[in-house]
Amino acid sequence: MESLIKQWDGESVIIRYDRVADAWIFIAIHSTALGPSAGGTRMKPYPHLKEALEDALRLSGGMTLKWAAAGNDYGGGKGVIAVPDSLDSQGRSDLLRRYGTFVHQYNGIFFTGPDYGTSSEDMDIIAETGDPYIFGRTKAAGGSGNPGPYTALGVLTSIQVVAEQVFGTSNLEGKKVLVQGVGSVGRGLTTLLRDTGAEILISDVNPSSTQYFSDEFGLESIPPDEVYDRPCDIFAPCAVGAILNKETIPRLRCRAVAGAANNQLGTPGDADLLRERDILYAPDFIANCGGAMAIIGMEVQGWSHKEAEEKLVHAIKSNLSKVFQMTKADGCSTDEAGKRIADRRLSSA
Ligand code: PPY
Repeated sequence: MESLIKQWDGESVIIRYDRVADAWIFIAIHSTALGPSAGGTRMKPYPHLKEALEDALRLSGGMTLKWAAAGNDYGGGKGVIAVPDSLDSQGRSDLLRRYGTFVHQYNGIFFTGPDYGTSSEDMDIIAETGDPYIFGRTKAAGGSGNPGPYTALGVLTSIQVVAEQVFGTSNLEGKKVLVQGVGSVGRGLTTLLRDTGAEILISDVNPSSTQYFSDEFGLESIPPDEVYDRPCDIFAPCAVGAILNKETIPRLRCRAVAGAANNQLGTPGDADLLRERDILYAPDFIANCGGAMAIIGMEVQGWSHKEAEEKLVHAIKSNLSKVFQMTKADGCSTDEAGKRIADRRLSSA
C-alpha cells in the first residue's frame, strides 16, 4: 500500500476503518487545481484491501482528466468503501450514514455521488448526514437522479463520432457493436443502440444481466472469455477497467473502441498498441463524462434535463474531434491527445 501511494501523482488520501461494519473507506483526492474534488463513491467487497486503495487512486486520477476536459471547475476525487460480503441491509444503511458524517467533516474538499455499487437512493441516505456535499440524489429528494442514462448518451455519441472517423458516417445501421457489461450504463447504451439500427452483441460476467436483452430482443450474448476475439465494428467496454492491455489488444478484431468503463487502458503505453493496430480509441475520460457533466449541470448550473443532454453531446463531439485532429497532426495516441486537452486547462488554473 505504501508503494501505491508513493507512486501516485495525486494530492491526498483519507483513510478510515469503520469498526462497526468492518469496512474500509478510502477517499482519494487527486487534484484540487480547478476546484473541490468530486467523484462517485464505489462500494463493494474487495478480495484484497490493496485493490480498494488502487481503485480509489486510479479512479480519482481519471476524474481529474474528466472534469478538466469537460470544462468543469472540479478536481479529481473518488470514494471507495470496501465492505465485507456479509453486510446486511440495515448495516449497509447505517454505514452509509456514517460515511456521510465522514464526508461532511471535510467541509467540501470532496463531493460525491453514485458509482459502481451505490445508487441515488443510497445518496439520499448518505445526504442525511453528508449534505450539502452529496450529488445524484433521487429526484424525489431534489437531486438529478441516476446519472447512468446521461453517461450512456455520451457513450453513444462517442460511438457515432468514432464511426464517422472510421467508416465515414455516424449512421450505425448494420454496424456491429459489442457492449461489454450491461450494468447501469451498458444497459442504457444497449437500449439507445437499438434505435440506431446497429447490430448489437452483448456480454456480461453475470448471465442474468444479458438474459433480459436476449429474451426480449433476441440479442446475441457472447461468453465473457470470447469478447476480445469476436469480430465487430466497434467495441464498447462498459464494465471493469484495464481491459485494453498487452494480452487483449492483439486479439481485438474491431475498428474502434468507445465505451463507458473508467481507466480502460492497462498502461498509458497500451494506447500506442491500439494505434499500431489501427484501432481508433475514444479516450475513456472523454467518452464517459456524460453522467458527471449532467450531475453538475443540473444540480449546480441549473440546466434542464434537455440542456444537460444537448450540452454533454456537444462537449463530447467537440473534444473527440479535437483529439482526432491532434492525433492526425502529430501522430500521438488519442489518449495522449485527450490528456493534452485536460492538461491545458489544468495548467491554466
Ligand atoms: C464518474 O464519472 O466516474 C463519476 O464519478 C461521476 C460523478 C461525479 C460526481 C458525483 C458523482 C459521480
